[in-house]
Amino acid sequence: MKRTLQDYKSDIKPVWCPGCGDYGVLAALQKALLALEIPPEDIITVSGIGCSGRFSHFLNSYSFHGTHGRALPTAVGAKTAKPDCTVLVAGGDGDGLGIGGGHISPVARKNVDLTYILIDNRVYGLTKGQASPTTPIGTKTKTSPLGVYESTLDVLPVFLAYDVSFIARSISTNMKQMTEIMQAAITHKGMSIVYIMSPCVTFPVLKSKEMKEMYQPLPDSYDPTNKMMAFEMAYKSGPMYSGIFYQISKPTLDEQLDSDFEKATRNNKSKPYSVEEVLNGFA
Ligand SMILES: Cc1ncc(C[n+]2csc(CCOP(=O)(O)OP(=O)(O)O)c2C)c(N)n1
Ligand code: SF4
Repeated sequence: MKRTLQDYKSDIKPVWCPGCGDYGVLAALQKALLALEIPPEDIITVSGIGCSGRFSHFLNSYSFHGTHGRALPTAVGAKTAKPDCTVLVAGGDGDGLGIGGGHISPVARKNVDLTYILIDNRVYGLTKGQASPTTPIGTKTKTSPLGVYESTLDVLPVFLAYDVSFIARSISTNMKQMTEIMQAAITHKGMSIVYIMSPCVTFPVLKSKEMKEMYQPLPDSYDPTNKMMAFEMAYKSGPMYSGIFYQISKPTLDEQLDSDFEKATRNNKSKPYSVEEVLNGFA
């Protein structure tokens, strides 16, 4: 059966403000899934709370719109229960770098095979424009009427320090780059983060025109397996780079679990594994 883009759209029409960057990100994700020919019934989307958290409503897949900042742990459960499914996670900078920021490290260390679309508009959009961990110093918002005084989170170096096995950055106005990166991220075995800068037009801390001028693709000669080079490029602010910063191969959680299961049952091949027997061992 030949699928079309329509197959990846749910019956619920997006309700984002006209001009919101999230429209472009959603379209790129739908195009990437179509190009990879992943059946919608084999996709699980988990999202956090925020305007970007509505991804799970608009994408045609099995979906779970969970609590604020808790999309990643829920997605780990989904992947462990259904290892053959493509697991997608979507959310914003407040959801994923503020309240939920502590969940990235354990998922990275386990190298859970999922793709996290982290959409950064540098503000809390849904709750009407409070400052987030990526709001630049000095910005006046509802929660910083005299200007933000906390230092801005350097996001990519944090992902690199956690050794997330695939790390990329793109911008919501570059459909071609986003789609290509998403395809690579979904195909990657292990945790992939596609970090996308995406303007909120209603609380415009990040503006579309400035964003387009700020980012340029990584040089063709760039080697994404060189971590120290990735740190250097991730810290650069003039110009700021987009593209795949880092990609390495290491065992995933499902591979480790399969291997542990094999070891635990190796000497007992003749006898089927019994959960009941294990539980009785604690009685
Ligand atoms: C535990 C909890 N704390 C706070 C909130 C309120 N809240 C909902 S969304 C949100 C921030 C959303 O910002 P972001 O993740 O950047 O997403 P955006 O709306 O900008 O896409 C907050 C603080 C909540 N729903 N639950
Ligand atoms: S408030 Fe901002 S992030 Fe939310 S839908 Fe509107 S433009 Fe998009």
